[in-house]
Amino acid sequence: ERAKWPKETFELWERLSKKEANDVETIQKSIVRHVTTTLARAAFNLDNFSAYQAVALSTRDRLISRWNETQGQMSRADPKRIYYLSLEFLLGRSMDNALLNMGLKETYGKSIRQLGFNMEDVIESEVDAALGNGGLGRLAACYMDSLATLDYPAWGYGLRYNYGIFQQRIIDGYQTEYPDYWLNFDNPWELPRLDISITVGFGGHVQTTQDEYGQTRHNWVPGTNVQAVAYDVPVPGYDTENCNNIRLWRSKPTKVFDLTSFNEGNYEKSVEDATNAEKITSVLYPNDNTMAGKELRLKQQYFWTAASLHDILRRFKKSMREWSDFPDQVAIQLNDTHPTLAIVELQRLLVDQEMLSWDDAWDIVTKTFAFTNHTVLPEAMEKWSVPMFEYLLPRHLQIIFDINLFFLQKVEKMFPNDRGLLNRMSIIEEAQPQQIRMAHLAVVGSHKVNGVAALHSNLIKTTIFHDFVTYYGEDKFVNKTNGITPRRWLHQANPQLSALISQTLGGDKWLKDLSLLKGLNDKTEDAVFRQRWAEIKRANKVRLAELIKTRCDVEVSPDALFDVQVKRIHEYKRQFMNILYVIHRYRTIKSMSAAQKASVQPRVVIFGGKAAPGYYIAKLVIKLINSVAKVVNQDPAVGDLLKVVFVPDYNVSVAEVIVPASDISQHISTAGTEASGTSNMKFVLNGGIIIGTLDGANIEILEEIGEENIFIFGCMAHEVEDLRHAQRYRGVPMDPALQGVISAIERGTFEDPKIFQPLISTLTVGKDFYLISADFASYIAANQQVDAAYKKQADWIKKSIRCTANMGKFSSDRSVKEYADEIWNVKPVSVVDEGYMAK
Ligand code: NTF
Repeated sequence: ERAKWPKETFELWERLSKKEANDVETIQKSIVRHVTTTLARAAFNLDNFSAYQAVALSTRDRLISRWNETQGQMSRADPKRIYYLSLEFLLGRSMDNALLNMGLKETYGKSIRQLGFNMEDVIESEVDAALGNGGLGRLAACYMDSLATLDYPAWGYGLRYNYGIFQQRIIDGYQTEYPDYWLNFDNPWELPRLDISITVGFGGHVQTTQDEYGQTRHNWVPGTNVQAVAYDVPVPGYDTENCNNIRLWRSKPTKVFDLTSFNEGNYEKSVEDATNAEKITSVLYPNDNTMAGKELRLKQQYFWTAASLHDILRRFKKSMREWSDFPDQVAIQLNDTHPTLAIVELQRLLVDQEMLSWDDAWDIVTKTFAFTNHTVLPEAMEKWSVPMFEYLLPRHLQIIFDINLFFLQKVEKMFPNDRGLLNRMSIIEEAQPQQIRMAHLAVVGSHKVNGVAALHSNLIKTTIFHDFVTYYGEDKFVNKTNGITPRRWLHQANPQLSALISQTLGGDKWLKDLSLLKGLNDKTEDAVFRQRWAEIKRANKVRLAELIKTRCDVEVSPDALFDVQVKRIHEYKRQFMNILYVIHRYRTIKSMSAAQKASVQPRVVIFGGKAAPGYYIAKLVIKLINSVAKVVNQDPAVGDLLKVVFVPDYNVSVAEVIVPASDISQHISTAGTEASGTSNMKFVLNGGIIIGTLDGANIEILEEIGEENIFIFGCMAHEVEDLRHAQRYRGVPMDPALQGVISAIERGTFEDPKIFQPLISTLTVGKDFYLISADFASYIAANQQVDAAYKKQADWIKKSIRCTANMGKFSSDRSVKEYADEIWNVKPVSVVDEGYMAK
């Protein structure tokens, strides 16, 4: 139809669809227009939140222009694309990030100042998009930022949960959970695509027929259908026109009315079905590093992978290529085992619907997928019970059994007569009932498997995937050390330090090439520079002290050493060991004379993090921290020498205040348990120093910044097994200092000791699985070294500068480049004002 338009109509469209300019007046006009028309409010008497909404809508207009341009150009260029499948995208706030990445923050700041508002207050009005639990979800968000910044043709696929990770409040020292209904006010950072709606089936049965060539064909007839509706979240790159997309699916009932129920007059039943459909994307499961095993979670996983694959296939089919070209056009990265069903779904679509042979289909599947493992903890390994699975996905179960059969036949051929090996490697665990091991399925269906830090990638080769390395060979198993985006975690979170760095290095190129930070190494001997560096840290500590005052009602001195441990609460992360040391420190101070006290380094110990709602021991750790805080903070014998705070509801935007303000941060997991950690990178990038174990990415951070600039303690990963054995069978006694701490708790120094008995029991000799006692003495020693080092302020600042200067490796830009070159084989495509250009 449009081809018939007269020339003038085309020209009119072209003229009118020119982008809005980015000068102060145009921006102010757009803000006021959104206030008066979109929000339908008077142009005066606005509160900060309404101002935020209007500024967000104006920013959104600019985002959408870029998004449209990028997506149009990508359709025309049709390069190989990377699809990042993640059940979690922990994006946090969007406005500040969007303005900075588009280079519009200053102009917007000026625009709204003249309109009577302050940028900081407006930014603070935004609620976090908290669609993730912790490290895994935030990693996905950092990777999306880097992919956009480096001009990779990348899309994320996830779920649009109505409820993000719960809000945490502390009541009587205990964690209580409140629903995070983040969509209460309209979400300006998404574009609802109600036209993009995909049918996803569940249940039903499989029809088996013979085709005209005598081949058996399978046709899955689902019992119920739901709709997946697309919501697109634009992801602008930094200093590029490129704007990528995260497509989040929302579940809706199918429009087709349930006729059976209707005819039976069962109106309630049909409404109930509709409600059940909407439930699928209702809530994010709040478990980090543990598996809940709920049926609804499996439904989420299939709903999401089926909708995403359908979308990917539809896009591929537009190009009229052969199926064998699929892996040259499409790379799919599986963020943990959560999206592993995508492997099965693609095999099903190719065999049952596109009529490819099993082998041709499987060849395409395994060339398309790659899998990232994020943990070795046994309780986190995803397994699904076969009966439940069969009821929800009968055809997929058949395919999994076939994949397993063909796989085990090949293993058997290479290693004949080894039943033990077949049992260990099988995708099906022979338990009662049988279980599907999703990690095995992910390995078998992928061409590359990666861990997230060097130690972790080696560990998975010798433990959970050892047999698979023997079978496939070493090359399939690679390392991709995690990274973080310097745009959010330095430029945005620490604007003063970012400005000082740009001023020192003569520009902001370092934000796209973080190795340039090395230039700061020359500045350690410059006293004026060190002074500036120290002032900025102090200003950040003042800001955090204000947050602590508002949220915890505790006054802390910014001159004390700020000691931070913020992350999910988990036994393996050992917040328990940290608070036990705090008690030790408290007892030591209490036993001192006034003269001795004068030489104590004052400390503020800051905790934050959520415990999974069903994780009883982790929740008791929170209670203990708060009980200790209550006693210590009120003890006049201690005063400012020691303060303890638990910052409630730790999330991305709280992290943006805490990270730049730490002197010391704690990354103290039992060696071999933390796959990587990513907050360790954020703290060090901001000139914070680590006290930590030789675990995860701490090891590589040490290698980059040098052992003089990090406080390492505790046993090494290869010693863990022997230590556990020694403690279990040779009755190694508890560390004496730890014994003293436990006795103090048991005497009732911090509330009724009965409360903490289950926690103390985890330390019983022979049962201390996370080796708190074994590491306690070296932990105390490392803390003493921290105190001594902090007293030499000039040297401390030098360490701090060297930390920042040598963190270039940990940019997520480096990580995604490695994925692109070594796993995905995708190239950047730059977006230009018109047309496209392959780099
Ligand atoms: C987490 N894993 C690990 O526990 C962290 O060490 C790591 O930094 C992040 O992944 C990102 O790689 C998980 O959340 C999961 F799901 F695997 F348990």
